[in-house]
Amino acid sequence: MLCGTAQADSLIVTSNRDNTLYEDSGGFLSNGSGTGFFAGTTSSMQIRRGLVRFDVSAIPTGSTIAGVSMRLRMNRTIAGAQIVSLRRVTADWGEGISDAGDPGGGGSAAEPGDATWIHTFYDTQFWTNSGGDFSGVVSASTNVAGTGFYTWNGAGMVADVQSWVSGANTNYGWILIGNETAAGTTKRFASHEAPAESDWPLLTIEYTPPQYAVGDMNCDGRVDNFDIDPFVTALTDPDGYAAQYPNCDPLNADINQDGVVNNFDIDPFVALLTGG
Ligand SMILES: [Ca+2]
Ligand SMILES: [Ca+2]
Ligand SMILES: [Ca+2]
Repeated sequence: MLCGTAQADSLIVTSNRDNTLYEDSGGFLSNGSGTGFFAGTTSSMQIRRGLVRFDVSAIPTGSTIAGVSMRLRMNRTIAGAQIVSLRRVTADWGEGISDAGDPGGGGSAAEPGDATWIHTFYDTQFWTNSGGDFSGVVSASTNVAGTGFYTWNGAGMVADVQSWVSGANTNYGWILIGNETAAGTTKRFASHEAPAESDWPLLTIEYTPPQYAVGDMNCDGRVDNFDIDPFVTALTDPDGYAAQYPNCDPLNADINQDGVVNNFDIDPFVALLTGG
């Protein structure tokens, strides 16, 4: 028995981390706190890859993700239109105090905790693969031409965010990969250190929170005798209930829907079980 309404909700957040991987076998370059991050190649065919991460922890576990859209401000390029693709990053990475200034395409000396071409966190932790560890599947692509705002969206990004919210994958954000087959293709995007907050990376997520399943204390989609023990636990030992059923909502024991779980929910629970 499902009660309550499944209402769509949205989360709009700016990035909480962004950086650039500058191709450099020594891993000496980064730009953790610079005002831009880069994707593409330099005129001498040195690769740059952008990293960006958003905190999506405000979305309740069990939510269904319906739509995801990322907006970036591209503010410097010498290249014509180039495809820039997103892939889900599969290892954690950092953002130190390095700042390559303006324009920043050459990077600056990596600082402790910075991601580099070989480091996840300079200078003690490393990617498995130089140039970053990421999914083999492209999540989304966009054709980036002149300066302005660009968006990435679609089913691949929905699947990424769904996996972060459900806990199937840990959220290490996305890597931006530009055209790496020709020289001079780099695009620079405003980071969350850019002077104008309106230029910062912005993620919009549409989602439906988990439905309020009154009485379904073990979260198996049914209300039956198997819910009796967890109901008693939720009533008498909320911490124990949270530990035993981390993905269930203890408020499912609020049978009379007055906002609290207490002894006044016992009779309605019995009635629910017995078909009342
Ligand atoms: Ca940054
Ligand atoms: Ca149940
Ligand atoms: Ca109640």
